[in-house]
Amino acid sequence: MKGKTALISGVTGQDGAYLAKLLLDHGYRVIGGARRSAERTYWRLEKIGVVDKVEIVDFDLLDYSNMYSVIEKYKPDEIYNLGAQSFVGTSFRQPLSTIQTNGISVCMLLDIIKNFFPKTKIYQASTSEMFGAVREMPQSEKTPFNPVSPYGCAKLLAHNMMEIYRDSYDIFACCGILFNHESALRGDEFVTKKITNYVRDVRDNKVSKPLELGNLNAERDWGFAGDYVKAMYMMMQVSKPDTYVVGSGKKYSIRDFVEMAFHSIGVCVGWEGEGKEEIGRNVNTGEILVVVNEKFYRPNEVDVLLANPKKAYDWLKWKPEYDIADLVSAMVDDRVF
Ligand code: NAP
Ligand code: F7E
Repeated sequence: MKGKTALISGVTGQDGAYLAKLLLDHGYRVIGGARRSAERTYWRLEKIGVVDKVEIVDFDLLDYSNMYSVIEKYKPDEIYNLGAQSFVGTSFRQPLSTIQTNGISVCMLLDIIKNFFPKTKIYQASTSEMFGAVREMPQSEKTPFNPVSPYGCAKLLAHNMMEIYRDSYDIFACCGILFNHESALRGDEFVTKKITNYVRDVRDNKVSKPLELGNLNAERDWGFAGDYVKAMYMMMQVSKPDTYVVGSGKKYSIRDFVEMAFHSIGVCVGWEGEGKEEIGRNVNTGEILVVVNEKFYRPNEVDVLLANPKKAYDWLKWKPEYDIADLVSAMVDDRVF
């Protein structure tokens, strides 16, 4: 029997690498969509060991004709739309391109599927950032959305269009509302990677100045990317397309995450001061390890996110395998698992 073909947009990103590996392990032919750049890098696909197995093609979410040609050529059974401008902070500085890349692109993809390839299944990388200034704790599929960033707003446009096309045209359109998920393959600007890179340098005696962070009070529900791509795959295998919240159901502040990361190398952090004056010291040596820099604050902040993943647990039988301690230690060690 012929194996399935999947097209992954954003295959050069964190989730693209984990999902490519998962699908290859399931016997798929994996077409990896990547946009053109002067120096395209496959370091994540290399690090996870699949760079020679994924068929990389030019696939730019801003270009309808390019997307149409790739889908027409490979006729994928499943499309996983992971490509995005994924950094919330940047979305405040580049709102229009974020809306194009994260929102309008999905309208184009849905139009291609509806008109030309109606049997192709599509997964959309929706996000907890759409809950924004949260209207309910914890957040489930029924929680009203209230985005507070251009990123969240663009993703909500895509999310709404997915549900509209699912309901109106019978398209197999799945949305995973994923909460923050991390790994050693995370981009360096995200807070978990920034913290764990720094802690590794402290362990290896490579730092000369404190780590600068923004809002230490924000709380997030963090999980491991390898677990979360399994949920994407599972949603696409059940008989009915739907929307699922995917998260751990536990939340920690940025300050907690700093403490956990230092704890993994045997350093205890104590805090002094408040808000933008707060600092974190090594309680044994008195050395200043963390300072707050206003530069890393956002014009508007999502204060807290906490998943209610009951639907994914009950209907997909999905559960995360790894907890935050596994995640923190792997990231500090720069270990891919
Ligand atoms: P990531 O590491 O930033 O990867 C994003 C990918 O999108 C990269 O491969 C990037 O390519 C690609 N991309 C950007 N603009 C593009 C364009 N115009 N055309 C084609 N590709 C483009 O993000 P991630 O953490 O893997 O996240 C995957 C998806 O899940 C994203 O849609 C993100 O918004 C969403 N999401 C992530 C989380 C999370 O916590 N990680 C949570 C919820 C939802 P380059 O390599 O060329 O930049
Ligand atoms: O920030 C605070 C920051 O950039 C987390 C993306 O994958 O998850 C991610 O978006 C929190 C925020 O992730 C720094 O203000 C403090 O409250 O790691 P982050 P994010 O904004 O939650 C969602 C679900 C996605 O969909 C996105 O694609 O940490 N924070 N100090 C900081 N954040 C950063 N980046 N850098 C700091 O220095």
